[in-house]
Amino acid sequence: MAKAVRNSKLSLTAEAIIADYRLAYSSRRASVIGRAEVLRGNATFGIFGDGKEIANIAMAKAFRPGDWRAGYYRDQTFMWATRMSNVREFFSQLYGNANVEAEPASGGRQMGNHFATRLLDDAGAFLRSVDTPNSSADVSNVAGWMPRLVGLAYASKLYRENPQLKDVRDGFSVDGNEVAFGTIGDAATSEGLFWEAINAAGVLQIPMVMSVWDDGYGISVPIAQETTKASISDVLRGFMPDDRPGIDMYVTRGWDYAALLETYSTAVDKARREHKPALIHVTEMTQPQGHSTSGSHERYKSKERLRFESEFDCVARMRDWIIEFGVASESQLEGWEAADKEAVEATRRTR
Ligand SMILES: Cc1ncc(C[n+]2csc(CCOP(=O)(O)OP(=O)(O)O)c2C)c(N)n1
Ligand SMILES: [Mg+2]
Repeated sequence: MAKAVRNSKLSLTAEAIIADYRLAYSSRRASVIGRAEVLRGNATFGIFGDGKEIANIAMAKAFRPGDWRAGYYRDQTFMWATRMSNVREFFSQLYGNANVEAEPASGGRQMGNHFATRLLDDAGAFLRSVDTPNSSADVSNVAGWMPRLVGLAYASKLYRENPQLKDVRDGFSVDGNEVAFGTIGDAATSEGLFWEAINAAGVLQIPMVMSVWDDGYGISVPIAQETTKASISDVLRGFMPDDRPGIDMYVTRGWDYAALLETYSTAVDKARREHKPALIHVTEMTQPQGHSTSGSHERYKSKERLRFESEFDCVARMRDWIIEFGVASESQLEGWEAADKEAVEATRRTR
């Protein structure tokens, strides 16, 4: 087992670490193939989860049945890790497959990597959301999901604290233990809805865990032109608790698997137990293929930035870490990668 993981309060088997790596690798392959498919003219548009894979996996490890997500198109790997989506649905959505069995999030109506799970069964009755992972339906206007995220977290607080809800909460809540997970990009934190939601979470003291995926850009706009001090966690410091309740703040890097696991475990446990909101600012993320298929980031990022992005690619960093800590060998990794590459491509061909 890897040293860094054994030394922390988390303990993970080599098998679990390898499963995480293979998921990250498969998700990356899907992103690479997805972009190629659009550029070949086989799909109209693509926006992918590349560069966010490892943090997505760490977030998924802290996600429990009954929990909710409200987030955006960079959560591909999280959705696969929690089994709310998968590589088949990824390609169905890319190709605009209108069959709701093939593309249950929206039956081909939404943009790629816009997710949703069902709250109702076919007869229109509520499903038991306490038994399943859950995602509200993504919206394309950035930060548009923030008020809903507050509502989902506030529901847990009401279910825990309001005695009149005890009789009606079966299937929806177990004592308000459900955490609402939000994700947002660094640039979208400039939207008014983000600030309103953060303030509401601090006032209401609700179990909301907000992740900011900070890749330093909003399409071609660098963070220094979006965010004061170019750091959302720096400027949010006034929200941190002192002798008054506030919002717990964590900063962790998007390529550091062990640190990400520890941060998510700590932050989410506390939010769930104590109903305290938290913000996790995940820095040093990258966009290996740029923002979306509608552009080339080589046209606006400096050579230094592009070099940084390839050096700090989270999947490559996790691979190095696996070898360094003796979790698996280079040749074992190559074997799994070859198999996973083929499996992703084979799945694509069925869509
Ligand atoms: C309200 C709104 N304005 C503009 C857009 C167009 N748009 C789509 S993604 C994006 C940039 C988002 O950047 P960021 O929040 O950093 O997320 P990233 O894609 O970098 O992960 C913009 C401006 C939009 N979808 N919604
Ligand atoms: Mg960004």
